[in-house]
Amino acid sequence: MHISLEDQHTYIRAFKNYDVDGNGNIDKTEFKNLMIDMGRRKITDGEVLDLIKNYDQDDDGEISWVEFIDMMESLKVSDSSAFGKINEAGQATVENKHGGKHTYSIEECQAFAQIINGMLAEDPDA
Ligand SMILES: [Ca+2]
Ligand SMILES: [Ca+2]
Repeated sequence: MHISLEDQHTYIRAFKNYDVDGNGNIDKTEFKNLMIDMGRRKITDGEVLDLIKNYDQDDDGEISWVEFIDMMESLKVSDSSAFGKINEAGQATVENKHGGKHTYSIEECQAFAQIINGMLAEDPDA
C-alpha cells in the first residue's frame, strides 16, 4: 500500500484531532465523536463497537495509528476503487479483514473528506 507523504500528514492531523486524551489510540468514545462528525448523529454504542471491530487488527478494542491509516485509506473518496461498487442507492461497500462488509453512504464518504480538508485548512503549518 502506497500512501503519499501529503496523505500521511493529513491522517496524522485527523488522528491527533480525535485522540482527545493523546494516548495514541482512538477508543470507542473518541471514535463515536468521529462518527458524529461524519453525520452519524444517532449512531449507537453497539454500532460504534462494530465499526471499531472492522479495523481493530490487534483486537485491543481501540484504533491505533496504523489501524487508522488503513481505515482512512479504505474510506478515501478520491480513490473510487477502494469502495468497490457503488450501488444505485448511492452507497459504497468496503470489505474488512474478517471478510465482512460495511456499507457507507456517499454522504458519509464526503463528510470524511470534508473533515480532513477542514483540518488542513485550519492548520497553520499546512
Ligand atoms: Ca485516545
Ligand atoms: Ca487496535
